[in-house]
Amino acid sequence: MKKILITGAMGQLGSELTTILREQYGVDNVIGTDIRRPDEDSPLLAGPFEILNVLDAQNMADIVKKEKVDTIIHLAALLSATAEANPQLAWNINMGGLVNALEVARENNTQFFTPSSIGAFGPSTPKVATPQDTIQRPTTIYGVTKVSGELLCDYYFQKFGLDTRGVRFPGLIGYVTPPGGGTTDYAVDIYYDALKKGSYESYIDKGTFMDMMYMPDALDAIIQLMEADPSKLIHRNAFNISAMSFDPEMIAGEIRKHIKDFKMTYKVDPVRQGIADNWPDSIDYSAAIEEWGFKTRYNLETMTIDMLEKLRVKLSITDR
Ligand code: AKB
Repeated sequence: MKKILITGAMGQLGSELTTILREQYGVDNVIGTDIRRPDEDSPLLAGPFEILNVLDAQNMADIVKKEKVDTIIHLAALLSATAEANPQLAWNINMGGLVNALEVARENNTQFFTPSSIGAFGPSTPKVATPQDTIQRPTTIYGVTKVSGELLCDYYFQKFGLDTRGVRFPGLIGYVTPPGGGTTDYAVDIYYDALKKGSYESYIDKGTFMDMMYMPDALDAIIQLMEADPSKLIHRNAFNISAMSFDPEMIAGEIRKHIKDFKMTYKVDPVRQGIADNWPDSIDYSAAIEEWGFKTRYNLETMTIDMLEKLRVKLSITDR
């Protein structure tokens, strides 16, 4: 990775990835792109930034050529709950954007990363220790686009020799940019509400386990995988990865260690609960460990300490 283009740079993952890649690969070597321009005080504007609608293949190709990009990190996509509310739009953006990005990558022979998700699994997938290679029959449009995307990336690798790589991200938890439209977002919202209100009303029911990961580990994983020796990669699109699996009661309990009177109530959202019920409880990520040395630094306990510390500063909260 020498000259990197990121789509969806204003999103939860993209905003932090752009910053960390600029630190590691040089500010001028990481071009952030998104469908609109960030606020003038956004750190994204500390380096090159272009407005790019991923459905505009010509503009994408022009930027890649102009900037002599050698790596495309394609993040622009709708998340699971938003996608379920508008399946046609989700197909158009998630698949249309991916097809364009893969074609531009092929024409310019770049390295390519795009994330898949635990959403690529479905009700007939083994729920516990979900294997790397297993049944993938998701029942959400998000899952359909993720499985199709995995297959398409593998196809570009096999057919055209394009260096495509990907991971199946679990829920990502971070304090910089809030997520939007996902099923796992509750695990971010809970920290904000715990500090602001001392309570949280969860739309995911107790006893619902999902895989999760703290943002610094997710960023490391992308860099580790993209820098991995290709001859060691048996899989490509996409690797199971995870750092922890918990239900709402467990994260609430962890928060209560720091905010004693934190209260948790439930008002279950049938749509997001339905999505979560069809995802794994915990996935097996041994292939990622074996093939490219995947490792994490944070568990629920250490992530909670860091999240609360960072959010207290961000939200200027001193009384909780
Ligand atoms: C979502 O909840 O949609 C995402 C994901 C797990 O892919 N966070």
